Amino acid sequence: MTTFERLEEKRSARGACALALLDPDIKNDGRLQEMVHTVTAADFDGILVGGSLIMDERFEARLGLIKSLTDLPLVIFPGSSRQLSRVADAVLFLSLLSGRNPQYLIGEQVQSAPLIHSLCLETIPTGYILLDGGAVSSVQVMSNTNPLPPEKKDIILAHALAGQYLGMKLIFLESGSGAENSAGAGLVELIAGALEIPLVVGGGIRTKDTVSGLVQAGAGYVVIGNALEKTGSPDDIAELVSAAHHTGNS
Ligand code: 1GP
Repeated sequence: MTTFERLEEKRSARGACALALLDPDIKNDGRLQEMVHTVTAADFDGILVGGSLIMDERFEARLGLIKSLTDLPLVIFPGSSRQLSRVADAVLFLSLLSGRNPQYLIGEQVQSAPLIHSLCLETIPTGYILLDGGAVSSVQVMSNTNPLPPEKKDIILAHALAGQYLGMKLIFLESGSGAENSAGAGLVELIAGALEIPLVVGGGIRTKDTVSGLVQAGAGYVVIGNALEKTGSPDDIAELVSAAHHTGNS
């Protein structure tokens, strides 16, 4: 079974999945072990690893540590084509559809494809759509692209459908890490209702009510990063995850 099939099986069983985002950067050295324990105890369905920028050469070593501590699917969510490793189970093969910067539409993908091939790493083609979450995001800065305004629902829908018709397996609505506003339930309902592929929603998700609202609106996967990294006690995090599982239509 592929990693994508494993995640989809969990999504079918639980209605929706909660994915933890761990940034394997130097700033989290010394905390990764505790974070993985929180992830496991909270009953997350999978772990995304990646960051906009890794400030040293220990990306792969940190992935190895995470892998040694958990059996959960470990999927790279790459900030660039440099973030690849055979330690992971799969990589989100992202195309930043909301932007018009060819480097992030196809350039990074061409750079990484031969390495992915030689690593025999599973790819999960993902249409990545950056929304304005009320703060300038790292993705916006690093990709030199503009986020889509969340009120332009028809334009966002057009991008999501284009991703589906290009053959993406997932559409990821991203409001940026630490966003003031996560994607709204109304927008998620519109997009998820039109798509035949699962919708991933991330950026600024901090409360169980937000998780419930997004899952009720049709999100198949919710991504939780900052809440796990900075603010949440293990109990608070477990509540977020439980809101995804208990709201989903299993
Ligand atoms: C960012 O969607 C993720 O790429 C997670 O966002 O850190 O705000 O949870 P947060």
